[in-house]
Amino acid sequence: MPRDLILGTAGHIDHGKTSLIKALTGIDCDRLPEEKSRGITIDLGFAHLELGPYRLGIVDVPGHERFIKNMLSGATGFDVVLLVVAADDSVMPQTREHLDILQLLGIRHGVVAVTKADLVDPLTLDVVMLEVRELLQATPLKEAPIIPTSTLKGTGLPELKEALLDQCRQVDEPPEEDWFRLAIDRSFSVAGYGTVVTGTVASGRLRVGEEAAWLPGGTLLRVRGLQNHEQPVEEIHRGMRAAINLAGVKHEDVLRGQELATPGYLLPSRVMTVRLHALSSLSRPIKHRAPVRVHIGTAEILGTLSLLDAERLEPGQWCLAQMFLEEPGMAVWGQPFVIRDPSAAMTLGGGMVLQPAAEKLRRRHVETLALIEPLANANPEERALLVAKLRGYRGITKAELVRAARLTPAQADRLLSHLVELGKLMPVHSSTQEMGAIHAEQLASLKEKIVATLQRWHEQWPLLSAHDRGKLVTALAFVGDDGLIQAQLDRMIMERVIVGDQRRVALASHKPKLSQNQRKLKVKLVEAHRAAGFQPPQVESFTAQAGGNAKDLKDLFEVCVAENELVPISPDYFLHAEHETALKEQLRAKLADGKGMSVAEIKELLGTTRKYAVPICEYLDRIGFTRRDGDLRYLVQPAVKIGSV
Ligand SMILES: Nc1nc2c(ncn2[C@@H]2O[C@H](COP(=O)(O)OP(=O)(O)OP(=O)(O)O)[C@@H](O)[C@H]2O)c(=O)[nH]1
Ligand SMILES: [Mg+2]
Repeated sequence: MPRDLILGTAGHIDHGKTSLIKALTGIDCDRLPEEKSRGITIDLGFAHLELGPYRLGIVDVPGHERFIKNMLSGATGFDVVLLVVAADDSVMPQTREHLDILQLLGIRHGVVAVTKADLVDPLTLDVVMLEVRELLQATPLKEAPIIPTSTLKGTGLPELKEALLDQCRQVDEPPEEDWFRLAIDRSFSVAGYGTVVTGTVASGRLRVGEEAAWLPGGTLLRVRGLQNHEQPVEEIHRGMRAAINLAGVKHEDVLRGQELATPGYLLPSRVMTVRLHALSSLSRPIKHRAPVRVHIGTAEILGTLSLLDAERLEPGQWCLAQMFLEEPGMAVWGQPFVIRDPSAAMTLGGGMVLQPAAEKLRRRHVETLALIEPLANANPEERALLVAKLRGYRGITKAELVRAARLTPAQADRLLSHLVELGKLMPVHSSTQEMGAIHAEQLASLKEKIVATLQRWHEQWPLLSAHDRGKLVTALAFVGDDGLIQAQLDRMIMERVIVGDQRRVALASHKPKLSQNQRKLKVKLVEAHRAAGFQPPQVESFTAQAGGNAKDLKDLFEVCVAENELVPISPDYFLHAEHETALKEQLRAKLADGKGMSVAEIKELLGTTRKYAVPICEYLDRIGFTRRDGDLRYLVQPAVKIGSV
């Protein structure tokens, strides 16, 4: 199987990029009439070349300083670069600027062609080659072969091909299976076909008939047909130039900068956290709040910088920053970007994305910055843990790991289960998000907060044996996810750290502290209610008996409720639990015929007075035991639950 790679050109205007590609491939990349008439390249041009086991998709860029933005949208996909310097002109401004951009985009493999060798004498050629070598010092291309060529005389081409082949061999193999991603660089309409978009496949593969998400909107579009260098193909994959015939969209609506991708992974965002590097050639530092043009993928988006740990970024230095974009942009962890000055139109710097879909961060917030900075050099496992940590109580999902830690979906699955096994991540099934995981330390801190809250409540109400579970969830609302708190409470009940059920919870270690007198009073309360049947005493009536403990009366009743001895019917009345059970049994039997009973009849049945019968009936309605219709009460048939426990 031949391997597909992208070869791109770079270099100053008129230095012979397009001529050299034509000499190598026979293809003229200048296709626009304006390019022909002016003799310069304006937009990206495309060609292809078979080189040993490699199929090179070639992207020819313009050298003119006004078209740097076009150069940037092409350079984003280069595997190998062919940097062109004319022998009669040597190193010029866009030689430097293109080289800066290549460096910022992380392009490490390339060859330099010193073109138009026929125009200079051997001594001049040597000087130019030395100047080029010096220029490459301190760049990733410092060891790139430098080869003199002449398209006029046809010299240097075999050597150039050999050197390119050697560079191709050094390009890293892409991961086996990855999600599909392509940044769109052109969109047009073809008679008989409709909308066609082109771009370089950045990862994964796409087949005819499949659907891809069109971002930033997210609409799913069906792939009608695919081409690679004008040839129809069934599938496109990483490293290929592709033309994609899309169904259901007008070509005017599709713009350079938008992307096609497997749905679910990219999350368009107006805020990205980045490691930002300022070019050392700048004459001024980059200031906090500087407006910039952000080039990412094939997109160019206006935005503002927020320097997180500095007031100004000196030339040649780096810092952590956030980019606030006017339009949502798409990125993954590690993706390179370039920033340019919106007015002077010069390249300022660039760097790598650390958080592709970020929230606004507080500047100089040491704790957060300490988690973000190591993201730049972290391995996949460290990235996954840092991302989880930064997500806090919201936890992470597989899709987030793919995007924010730049893993393949298969790697993300493997890493999730591995880290869960190690106990570094805890799986959570929350009501509000897809199944994911939360950093173990974060869960430990939630556990601590639950324990601390219950502890405080137990101290405040020492007589109460348990507290309302809903109230506890509300008290921890800052966590932002009730489902997570509920899941954690269930887990803690299983671990026996707390005791309780769906209604009430308490620390397992908590024992209500009743004094001897309180305990005696409690026995009296319960006994009085047992004796009173359906005519229970009023809460107030115990005030005198309680004496010094009167102020605890309400809490003592709560203890009786919590211990299932009394059941609250109304604020003033409690029934002994045995009577409450008997009450339901009697009514269930009587109401079974479906006829319904009035309050008067229920009063007769229970042998009580209206004073008690009314609150008892209201209580039964409230707990869903009976249903009121006019003057009558009917039994509520419990709904049959299938398959539930
Ligand atoms: N003598 C000589 N002329 C050359 C050679 N290569 C290119 N040229 C000429 O240089 C001019 C510019 O060549 P292009 O290939 O269009 O340059 P380019 O780098 O693509 O220019 P832009 O795309 O506009 O940046 C043309 O007139 C070419 O004929 C060469 O090896 N020898
Ligand atoms: Mg050209």
